Amino acid sequence: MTATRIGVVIVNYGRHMTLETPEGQRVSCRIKGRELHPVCGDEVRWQPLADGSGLITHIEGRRSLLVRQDPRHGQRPLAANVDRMLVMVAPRPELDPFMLDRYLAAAEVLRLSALLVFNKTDLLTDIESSECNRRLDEFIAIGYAMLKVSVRSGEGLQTVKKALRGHTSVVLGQSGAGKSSLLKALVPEAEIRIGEISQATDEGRHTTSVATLYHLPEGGALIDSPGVRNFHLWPLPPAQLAQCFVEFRKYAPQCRFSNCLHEQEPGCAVTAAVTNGAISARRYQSYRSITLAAKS
Ligand SMILES: Nc1nc2c(ncn2[C@@H]2O[C@H](COP(=O)(O)OP(=O)(O)OP(=O)(O)O)[C@@H](O)[C@H]2O)c(=O)[nH]1
Ligand SMILES: [Mg+2]
Ligand SMILES: [Zn+2]
Repeated sequence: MTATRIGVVIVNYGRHMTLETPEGQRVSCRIKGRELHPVCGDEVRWQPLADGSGLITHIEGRRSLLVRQDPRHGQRPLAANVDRMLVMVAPRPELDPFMLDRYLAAAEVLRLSALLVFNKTDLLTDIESSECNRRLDEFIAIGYAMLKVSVRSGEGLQTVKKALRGHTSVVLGQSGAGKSSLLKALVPEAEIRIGEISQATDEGRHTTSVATLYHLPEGGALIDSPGVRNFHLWPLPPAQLAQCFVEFRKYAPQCRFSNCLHEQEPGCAVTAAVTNGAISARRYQSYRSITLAAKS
């Protein structure tokens, strides 16, 4: 009988994976049976096969699982065992704040620490007065931390490295924001594809198609991801979904009903805070659209 070994899935192509052993060896693997669904970041047990490949036989307990919601393919697990989420934004492509809300809600659901990374500061002459910065103010105001970086000029990269040390992180963000460029800057010897933004539409070209884990030279790991638009946030009890909007937490205990979902209930302190401007109406609208999608 062959001894079982351990490894971490670093890239997952459907039923075919690449894992890394604790010694840093890469092994191409298949999966035993139809029940196992390993994903990037999973700690697994595997058996070596005669042809040099491996067979994954077991997935260790997961500390977290990030699941994307794809309009065509439904729910697709993206990454396991991450504890930190980097949300990358940039002046180009144009920031979509509703997408940011969904990322941050997913981070809250999984209790990941979320960090905004404002990339491509080299494109801005006056960062403080940029449109992108104005939109981000709303997220800073509710307590999210933001790092300003330029992968191109190297500005802020040391701070990003410090934030990643000792964590297993995932970087999310619109296609073209510069996620893979960040990975390339942190792990220069890795083969990573970078894609130009389309001149015509100012959008990314979905260059990265699969999540891939990279070990960082200073310790920790970072998972590069495709430009995911949506996360699977349900079946989450509706009351818990409201908790994912961090700025609601302060007001929710003052609602007349303890099970208030902040929709049309009388005596709702959250909608009162929206009316008096203490909670962003745009964020509230985002919350309602997520709860509506959860009900459908
Ligand atoms: N000006 C400038 N351009 C950058 C910077 N970082 C990345 N880019 C450019 O942005 C474009 C997109 O970069 P990628 O790293 O492929 O973006 P991505 O987020 O991985 O995109 P997807 O894989 O499609 O999700 C490329 O043309 C990069 O050269 C930066 O700091 N400044
Ligand atoms: Mg990419
Ligand atoms: Zn309420």
